[in-house]
Amino acid sequence: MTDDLNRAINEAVQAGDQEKVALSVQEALDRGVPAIEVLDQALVPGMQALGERFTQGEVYLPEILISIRAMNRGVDLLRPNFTGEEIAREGTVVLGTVEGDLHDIGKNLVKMMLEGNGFRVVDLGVDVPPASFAAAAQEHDPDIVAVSSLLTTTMTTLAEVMDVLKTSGVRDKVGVIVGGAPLTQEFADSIGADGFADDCVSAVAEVKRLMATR
Ligand code: B1M
Repeated sequence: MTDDLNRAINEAVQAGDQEKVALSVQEALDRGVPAIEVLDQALVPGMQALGERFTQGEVYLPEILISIRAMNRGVDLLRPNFTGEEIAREGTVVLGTVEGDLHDIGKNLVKMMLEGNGFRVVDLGVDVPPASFAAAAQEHDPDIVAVSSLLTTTMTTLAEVMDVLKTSGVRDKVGVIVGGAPLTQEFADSIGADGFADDCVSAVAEVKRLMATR
């Protein structure tokens, strides 16, 4: 993708300009830029840059919410390019954001990337109690349970998810991957998760790695 188009998308996300995001993303697709490149190099960095500005106190929640809508316009345009009938079904992933946590932008990107790579994703949404992950694992017989957490306060609930998967008898049947900004590989290891990914691209690689080793 050209630098000018990349910058236009990135800035439009940060400005919360839905129309400009849609036009620029469509232009990128029309120019033959792969959807993954538009996502990975322009939309996500735009949202991450805004996240940094939020952290620095330069922008506030209303701006964030407006930018989320703008980003979603772009993601909606990309989505059909990730999920073609020609893509083989690779396996099933149960995915959700852990109880107490309402952040879903990153989780939705992980979902989109997995679907784009041929996985069926059972999306449990946000604020998902540990028992619901276990119930969904029993109901859908997934290969992987994937849990997102964006808050340090909800990290401990990830350990509860691991416990409930064990006590409900499904732990040995599924691989478990965790991710989200405050998490680390060390934390994932400490709760006994099988995998960790710090972005939506490596989440797919990590799921594939686990599938290959099971
Ligand atoms: Co919230 N928020 N927020 N927020 N918010 C953060 C996370 C925070 C770091 C901001 C800050 O204070 N600096 C902070 C958490 C601090 C902490 O715990 N250490 C925070 C806080 C405190 C809160 C509230 C408590 C604020 C309040 O009300 N006082 C509140 C909590 C509500 C709740 O969840 N119970 C809250 C609310 C919100 C909004 C509703 C306004 C909105 C969420 C909207 C939504 O998601 N629908 C929001 C947002 C947007 C943010 C920031 C600004 C941006 C998050 C985001 O979407 N990033 C964030 C600040 C920041 O990140 N700098 C912040 C873009 C997204 C693409 O990245 O989500 O990291 P990310 O996802 C990445 C990777 O993490 C990874 O892949 C994704 C893409 O590459 N990934 C996975 C994510 N899940 C994965 C799962 C995997 C693998 C990889 O496998 C399973």
